[in-house]
Amino acid sequence: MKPPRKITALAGGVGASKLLLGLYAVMDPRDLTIIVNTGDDILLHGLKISPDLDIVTYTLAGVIDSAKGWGFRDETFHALKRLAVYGRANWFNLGDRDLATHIHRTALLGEGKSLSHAADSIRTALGVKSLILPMSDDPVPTVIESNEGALNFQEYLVKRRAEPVVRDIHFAGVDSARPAPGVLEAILDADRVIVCPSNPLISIGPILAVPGIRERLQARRENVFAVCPIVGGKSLKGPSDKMLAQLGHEPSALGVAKLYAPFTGTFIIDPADKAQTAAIAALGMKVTILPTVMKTLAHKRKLARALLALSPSS
Ligand code: FO1
Repeated sequence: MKPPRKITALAGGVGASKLLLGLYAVMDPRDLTIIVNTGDDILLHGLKISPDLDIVTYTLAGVIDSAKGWGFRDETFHALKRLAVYGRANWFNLGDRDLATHIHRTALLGEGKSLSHAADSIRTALGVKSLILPMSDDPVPTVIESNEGALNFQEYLVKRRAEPVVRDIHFAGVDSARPAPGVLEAILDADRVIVCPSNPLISIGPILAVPGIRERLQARRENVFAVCPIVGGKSLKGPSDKMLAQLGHEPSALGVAKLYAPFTGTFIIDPADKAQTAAIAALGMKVTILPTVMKTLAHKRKLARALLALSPSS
């Protein structure tokens, strides 16, 4: 098999960034295109915040606070404290350095530029060589319908610490949203599409919901490789397991496999979930077992290398 050169990854934030860092290290980063969820975006203090775009960009730029998985390393929060003095909400921790990113993005949008343009401006300024594309330039905020009513995704996750019971999830405005420039081409032109280990419902789900994206993946199904974000029934990161269960899905590798089977040729599970291999294969996907828990850079590189070395499903 000729090794795949052009890779397109679908990504949320913290979970995805671990694998992306591995890919970035083991391949020519200029051959990597990353399509990022923007359902997590929020307007705060008049600023457009795009957490997943920033998490991916900061990670690949080597400036991320790797303990938290978001924001800048060695960050300070003086501006946030001043905002609180003025009675402004401070439940979302916007650091001083991070604020510059949001001011720059918001200024560009105010000048009539697109979110893609802003994302590209930020990633080139930070020296990231891979293309980072928002899934759409149109706002598609994730709304969590919960026992406490409708919540913006960040309100649910950060302000309410994922405590409300999730009854439904929708992506406001998605039916009329268009994929950002280059997104569909990146899926069609890639030698391999990798679905990163992100929350299937609120990180990969919004990307799939943008009209045209799911269909393009289905058309390339044998070249789509998805890394399962659930290991041993637990999320690698965040509340995926809890959300899956609350919405009636099995919180397991098999539960995620059922969601991904229509557009995925190869499903990658951790050795901890080996017992589910036959049930997942019965969904019509090739199943590959690889260690997916990435604690060190060596683990990230190892998984990335292994993913690039796999043969397509048929
Ligand atoms: N996550 C938190 O748990 N608490 C925060 O205060 C917080 C602030 C924040 C600021 C900028 C940013 O880009 C991300 C931030 N995150 C924070 C992470 C974010 O809420 C989520 O992890 C992602 O949206 C999910 O990928």
